Amino acid sequence: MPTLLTHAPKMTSGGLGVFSDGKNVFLFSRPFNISISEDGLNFRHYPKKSSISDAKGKRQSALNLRDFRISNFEYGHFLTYKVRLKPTEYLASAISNDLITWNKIGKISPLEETAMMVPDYKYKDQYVLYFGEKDIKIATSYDLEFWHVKKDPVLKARSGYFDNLPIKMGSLIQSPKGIILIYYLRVEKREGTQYLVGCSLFDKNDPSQILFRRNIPVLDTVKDWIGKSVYPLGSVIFKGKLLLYFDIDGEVFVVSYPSFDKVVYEESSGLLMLDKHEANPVIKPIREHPWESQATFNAAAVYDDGKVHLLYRAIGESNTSVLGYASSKDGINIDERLNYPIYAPTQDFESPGGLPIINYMSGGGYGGCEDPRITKIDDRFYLTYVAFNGNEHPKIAITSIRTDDFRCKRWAWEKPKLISAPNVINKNPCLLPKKINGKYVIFHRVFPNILIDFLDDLNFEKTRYLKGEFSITPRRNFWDSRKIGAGAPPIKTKDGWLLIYHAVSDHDPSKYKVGAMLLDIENPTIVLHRSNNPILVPDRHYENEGYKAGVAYPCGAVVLGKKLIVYYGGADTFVCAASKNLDSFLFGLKSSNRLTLDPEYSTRKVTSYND
Ligand code: BMA
Repeated sequence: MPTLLTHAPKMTSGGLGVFSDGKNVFLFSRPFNISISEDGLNFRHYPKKSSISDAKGKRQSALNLRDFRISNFEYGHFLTYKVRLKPTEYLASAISNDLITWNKIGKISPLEETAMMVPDYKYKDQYVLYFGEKDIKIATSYDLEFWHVKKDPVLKARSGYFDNLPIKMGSLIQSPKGIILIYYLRVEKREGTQYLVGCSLFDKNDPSQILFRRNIPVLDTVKDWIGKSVYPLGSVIFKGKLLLYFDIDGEVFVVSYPSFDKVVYEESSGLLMLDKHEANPVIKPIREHPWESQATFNAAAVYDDGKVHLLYRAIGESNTSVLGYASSKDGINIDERLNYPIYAPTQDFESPGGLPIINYMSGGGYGGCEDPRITKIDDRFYLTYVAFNGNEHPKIAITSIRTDDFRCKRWAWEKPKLISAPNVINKNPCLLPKKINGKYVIFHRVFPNILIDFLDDLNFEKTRYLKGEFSITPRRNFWDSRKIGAGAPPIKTKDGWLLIYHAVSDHDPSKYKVGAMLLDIENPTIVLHRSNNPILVPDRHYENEGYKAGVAYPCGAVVLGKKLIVYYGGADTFVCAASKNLDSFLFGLKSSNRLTLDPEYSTRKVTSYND
């Protein structure tokens, strides 16, 4: 895990800052050189040297300066910069009409930390400046001289995310949807200092209000920069791209992101956040039923014959997991719920001895048939689940039932078979509803990956076990960094197989969150799109008050009309539902991984400002 350096960084940088007027990018470097570029990558020297002078004409030495941030305002350009006069630092400001000759306004007392004024913007007749190096606050001014600091930070380190570190002010970008704030996190690893870059969006109608904060970094550790002296020089939006400039061992590098503001809007519009149903929890334990008196959760779901069928995991007095049944025409309101279990352990591998095995207990209970997933293929419903006898590793089992038996509630299940290897914990099994190139496709999970196997049949004769032929892995620094597992059997959509999955992150290991992927229709081992942020997090009472707090665990999803409905267990105690319009959800999902490094510019060295 990255740790923070508490002492101030050395001023090795030759770079002072960057600015763009939309036509060109200007790079400022010591001692007051300006370089200019028409593409943000190739810079040429500007013949004139820049300078900052005070009212008496005294020039400021460039050697002690850094962290230039320049904003346009109605009378020209406004510069904030830091002056380091050992042992103290202060923040100063200057204005200019031509970016060359700067007239110092003076110290921005009592501020000491990096700051930037919101370009071309006033709030209630005042200029607004964001500043900070631990957290970000705002200050306002009528005249650019006297600044009034608002006490409460508008952006702080966040526990459970990559930015659980002091935050340094980066740059501000005016955009139609709000004020985009780019910030830096300084992380010290054994190999050297690195900067992560984060992004948030503030409300133009009230700049202290945050509208959106990205849950993953815009820029993560850059491998090539490890061990080098790294210092961020600021960023600009230029010709639709976000350009982040860094001084690396005295040379300037740029990282570029195409359509940056578009991606931020799409991410911030909440297209991907599922709406939790008001009726939640849709299924609760029934005290009077001994077999489901403690917990009813992690429901498999399938739409068939005009209704959604839910097969939920139930735990009662015997502490053994069995499956209950309920159905709903609208997918939310339960029309029918049986008062007996429709599936229970019959084999040794799933029949617990009756004692708690603390090591493996998951979701409560001593074992049994856990976390079902159901898939209809041709004329059968296949039920895949975690079979756990409390003695051995939890493994995967499969059974099936004929469609007409299922519809008539004649619970004539096939004898279940174990399908995962004996000495490995395997979970989260689900089948794709269609064969691919004549093969069945099954998803399962051996920590920490989702595994995918292609199978000729589903007979599993002669102790044939899943191999784990393909895998989808967690993503470092993302919300799904520690482990992932398939939730609901994938749903076929116009854009690919929609896989709802659960994940746990290294930053927030006590929570199970929900995300989505789109897999290639022809080859579901290929991930086309994946949600950058969770689509559902456990923040309601029914996800936090129960057997285990902080759990949202999906096992089923259906499309009903235009709506995607996801069923998930809340707090290992309840069945909950959340939904979203499928088309806008798919649109959001397809946009969510567009924020990638542009290969053309990524971590490219720009022509040196010393040339
Ligand atoms: C997992 C599963 C689930 C449970 C979840 C959260 O490991 O096995 O049964 O809902 O943990 O506790």
